[in-house]
Amino acid sequence: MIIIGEKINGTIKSVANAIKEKDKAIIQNLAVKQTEAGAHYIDVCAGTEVDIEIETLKWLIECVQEAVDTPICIDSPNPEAIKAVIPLVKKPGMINSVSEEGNKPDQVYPLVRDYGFNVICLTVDDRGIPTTVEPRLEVTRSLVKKANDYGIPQNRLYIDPLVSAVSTDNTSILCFLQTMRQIKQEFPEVKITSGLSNVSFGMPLRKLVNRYFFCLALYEGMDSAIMDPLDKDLQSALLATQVLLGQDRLCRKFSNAYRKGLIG
Ligand code: THG
Repeated sequence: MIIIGEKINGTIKSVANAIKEKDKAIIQNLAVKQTEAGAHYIDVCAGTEVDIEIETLKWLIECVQEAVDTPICIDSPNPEAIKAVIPLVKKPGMINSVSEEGNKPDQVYPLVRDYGFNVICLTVDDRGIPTTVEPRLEVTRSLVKKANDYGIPQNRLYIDPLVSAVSTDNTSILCFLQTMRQIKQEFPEVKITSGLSNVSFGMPLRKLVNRYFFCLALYEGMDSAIMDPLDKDLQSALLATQVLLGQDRLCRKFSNAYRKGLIG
């Protein structure tokens, strides 16, 4: 499971404050803690203010790189911002994201190729976010083909089918799981990732719902998640599910995590 730590995000109030106050220590602490908890990438997202997005991302990336060696996941809907900050990133990380909106593939894929990054591909186009299987597959096929045209191998693509809220669409997860199954059948090399929290919008006990979604997605072979690695209940669910799925021989990872107090 490739964990993308989501906690350095300007839409979170405490992080927005740290950005405003230029409080390096708060950002660096989040980078260290997420790394210690097993994050493979540290997502950095400036939040909403477009005019200062580039300068905010630059500052966040510098903060993180001073504190940890963990690869960075540049989280921005704006290809210009990604292009401006990617030269600062010291080792190949992840671009979050490309989609079929406008000419994004032609803006983002050259960066993926030239800098040797991985990339999250959202199954969105100018028609909006699909909620059924077929349009998600269409966008996936197109994004995989264009990546190939740029010489980017399939194993560097992380498809994010964008889960919808199950409170407004009760087939949300069934469609997500079916989409994942079909993508893996057609493109065995591409990886699947997802945020875990969209599924529970509009519900109480959101974290509980997110955890059970995670277990179902793990059973279906989801490769990666954009998640809070410091959430002990979520980590417990992950490690227990990996044991149950035969992915943790002799329960070694589970036992070690328990001894270190990471789960429980
Ligand atoms: N797919 C991709 N990228 C993504 C998402 C996705 N990036 C952003 C987001 N979704 C994942 N990141 C976060 C970051 C923080 C929180 C959730 C997702 C979070 N939210 C709390 C909540 O919703 O209750 C609290 C927010 C707050 O404290 O203000 O912590 O799906 N590719």
